[in-house]
Amino acid sequence: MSTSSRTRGARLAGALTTAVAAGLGLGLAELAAALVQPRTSPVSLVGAVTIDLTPPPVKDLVIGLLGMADKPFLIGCVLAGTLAITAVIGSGLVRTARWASIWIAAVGAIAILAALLRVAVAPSSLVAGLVLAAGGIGALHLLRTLLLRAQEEQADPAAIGGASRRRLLATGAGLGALGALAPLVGRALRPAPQVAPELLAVPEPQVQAPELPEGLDVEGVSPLRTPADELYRIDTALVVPGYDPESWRLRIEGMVENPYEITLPELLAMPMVEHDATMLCVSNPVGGDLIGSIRFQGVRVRDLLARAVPLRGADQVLSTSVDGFTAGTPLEALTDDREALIAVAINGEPLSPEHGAPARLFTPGLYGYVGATKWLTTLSVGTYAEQVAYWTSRGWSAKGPVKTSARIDTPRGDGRVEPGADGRVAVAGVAWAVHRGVGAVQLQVDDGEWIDAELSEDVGADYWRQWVVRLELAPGEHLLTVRAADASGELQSAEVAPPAPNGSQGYHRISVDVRG
Ligand SMILES: Nc1nc2c(c(=O)[nH]1)N[C@H]1C(S)=C(S)[C@@H](COP(=O)(O)O)O[C@H]1N2
Ligand SMILES: [Mo]
Repeated sequence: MSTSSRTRGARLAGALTTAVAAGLGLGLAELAAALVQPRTSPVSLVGAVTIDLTPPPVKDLVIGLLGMADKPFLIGCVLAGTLAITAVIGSGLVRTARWASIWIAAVGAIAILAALLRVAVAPSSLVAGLVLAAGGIGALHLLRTLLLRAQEEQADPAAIGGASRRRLLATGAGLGALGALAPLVGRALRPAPQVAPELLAVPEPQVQAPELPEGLDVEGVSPLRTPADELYRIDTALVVPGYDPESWRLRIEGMVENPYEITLPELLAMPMVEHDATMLCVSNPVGGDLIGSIRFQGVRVRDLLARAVPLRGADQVLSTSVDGFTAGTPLEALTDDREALIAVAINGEPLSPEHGAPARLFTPGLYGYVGATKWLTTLSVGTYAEQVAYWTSRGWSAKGPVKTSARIDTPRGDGRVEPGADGRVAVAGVAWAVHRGVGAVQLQVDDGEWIDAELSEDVGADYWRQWVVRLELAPGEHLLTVRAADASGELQSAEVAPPAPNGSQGYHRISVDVRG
C-alpha cells in the first residue's frame, strides 16, 4: 500500500470514527434532554438559534418553498453541518485525539450555553451538554484505541485474521446504532405535559357567535370554516412548549397603574366571547395557504387591560411567549371595539399544543406576528420606542395590518379544466380584508372586462368570504386574475410586493388549459 493511500485511509477512518463518537454523544444528549427538560434538546436549540439568526428573506424563501416542512429541513441542515465539521476535524484523529475531543467538548458547551440562555438558568440546562461531551469523548477514546490497534495489526505482517479490525467495526456499528436509537427512545419516554382534565373543559361563552352560514357549494373552494387540524402552523418553536396548569400565570405589567397576574382557573372563570375571524401569516405569498378562518373563544383583552389601567403615553403591548417569542401589538387595537382575545379555544375545542395551549393572543386585522402570540405568559404595556418585538428586530414592520387580497382555489393543480355539465367552468376561492370586510371580488379572463363574483354570506368584517364566477371559456389557454375590494370599496393594490417587510401584495393569477 502506498504511503499516500495509507494516509488517506487513516484520515477517512478518523473522520468516520469521530462522526460515530459525536453522533453517539448527541444521541445520548437528546435522550437525556427528553427525560430532564425537552426544551434543552441540543439539536432543537441550535435550530432555534439558527432560526433567530436567519435573515428574514431567507426564512421567507424557506417557508415559501417548504411550508410546514421547514422544521425537518432546518434540523437536517443543523445535523448535516455539524457532521461535516466533525468529519473534517476528525480526519486528524489517528495523529492526535486532541482536536476532535476539543470539538466535541465545544459542541457540548454550546448546547449548555444555549439552554442556559434560552430555556432556564437551572441545573437541568447542564445535563444534555454534559452527557454530549462525556458520551462523545468517551466513545472517541475507546474507538481510537481500537482504531490504532487495528492499524498496528494491518502493518504487522506476522499478524493474522484481522481480529482487531473486526472489533473496531463491531464496536463502531454498535455505538452508531445506539446513537441513532437513543433519541427515539427519548421521544417515546418523554413525559407528556400534565394537564388536569377539568382545566381543559372550555366554559360556555357569554357572548355566542351566530351560527355560521352554509357557504358556497362549489367543489374545490376552501370551506368557510377551517378545521382546527388543518389550520396552518407557523412559529419559531422546535419543541412545542408544555405547561403546568397549576403554576401557569398570565401577568399584566409594564406601564400600568395596577400590575397583576391571574391563574388559569381565574382566566377561565372570566366572561368569554366567541368570535369568527380569519388569521394569516405575513409570510403568506400571493395565492398561498398560510391562512385560516376559525371560531375563537376567549376573554376580551380590553377587559384584562382595563383592570390594569394603562398609563398615558403607552402605545404598545408586548406579549411574551413561554419560549421567549414576543409580539408588539398596538395598544389601540387591543382596547378599541374589536374582539381582541386571550383565546383558549378554537372551533369549540381547547387550544391544541401546536396552536398555543393553554392561552394565546388573537387580534383581528393584524398579521400573526404582531397580534397572535401563542403559549402566552405576559402582556407588558409600554412603547414601540422602548420595546422591540421578535420579528421587528429582524427587519419586519413594527405594525402589521392585514392587506386586502383574494385567492383562486379552483381550478388548481395542473391547470387542465373540463367544463361542467352546463358547459361552464366554476372559478372560485376566498378573499379577505380582515377587520375592514370584503366588499367585492372580481375576476378577469385574459385581458377582458372585470366580472363581479358571487360572494358567500357575510360572516363579519373579520372573516373571509368565498367567491365564485361561473364562466363559459373557449377551449385553449387562458389567464385568470382575481382581485378584491374592501367594504369601503378600496381595491387591493396591483403592485407586486414580497412578504417582507409587511405582507405580500399583487393580484393572484393562474393559467388554465380548457379542454374542447
Ligand atoms: N410563541 C409564538 N407565538 C407565535 C409565533 C411564534 O413563533 N411563537 N408566530 C406567530 C406567527 S408569525 C403566526 S402567523 C401565528 C400562527 O399561528 P398558528 O400557528 O396557530 O396558525 O402565530 C404567531 N404566534
Ligand atoms: Mo406569521
